[in-house]
Amino acid sequence: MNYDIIGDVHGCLDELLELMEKLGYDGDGGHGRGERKLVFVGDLVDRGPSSDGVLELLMRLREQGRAIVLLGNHDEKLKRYLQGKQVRVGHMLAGTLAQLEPRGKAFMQQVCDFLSELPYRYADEDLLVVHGAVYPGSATIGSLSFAEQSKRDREWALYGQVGGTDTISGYPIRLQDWARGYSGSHNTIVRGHSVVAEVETIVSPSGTRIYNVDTGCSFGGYLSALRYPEHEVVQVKARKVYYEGSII
Ligand SMILES: [Mn+2]
Repeated sequence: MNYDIIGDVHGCLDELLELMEKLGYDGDGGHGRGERKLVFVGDLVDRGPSSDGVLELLMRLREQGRAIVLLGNHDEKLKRYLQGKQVRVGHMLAGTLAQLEPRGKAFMQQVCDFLSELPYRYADEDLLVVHGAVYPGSATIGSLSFAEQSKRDREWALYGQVGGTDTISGYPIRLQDWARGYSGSHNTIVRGHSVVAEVETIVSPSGTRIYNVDTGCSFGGYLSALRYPEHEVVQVKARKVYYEGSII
């Protein structure tokens, strides 16, 4: 299978539709040039102007088997809120809820069901996609119990590798050591989660190419896709700066 793997959308519906068109998809996620599939690294919601529109589109594409959608940390938080769990509603989540609530209760329930079904990783023979990072234990195995391994895989996939707190901003420091030391069998890993100015590639000692495709669309950057196995980047520029402030 050939893929087009799209970075953090964060409610930027106009840019997503433009990017899909540029990649050769119609509005239903169909592709004119044979077998290709859309993959989303997650973080569909928050910051941008149309989290509801992005969710509506991706619920439809996934239902039709036209897209693989992974859970990001922002989606996870919305999911937990909709499931009635204890969640601190900051201004980002509040903004997203203000977009979703006018759509009505049935829509909110549909979103809750959709998010509850999303996996946190996608793996093909050579390709691995997660939102944040790959826990090294998944590559090396060893002493952890299955339950403990799964928990760490999930946490790293959602939140990345976190290395303490930045004393100035108060936000967690995101590390890339996992990528530089990756020794698993996949030849390509694609992830988002940490905003970079340009699509970034790290090549691990074992030759795995690890891409970061989160080019900060909601901050006025780009929405980026990696075409696989071509390893080409396709981008559209954000129409405006939708959100200013910390990139977390
Ligand atoms: Mn994100």
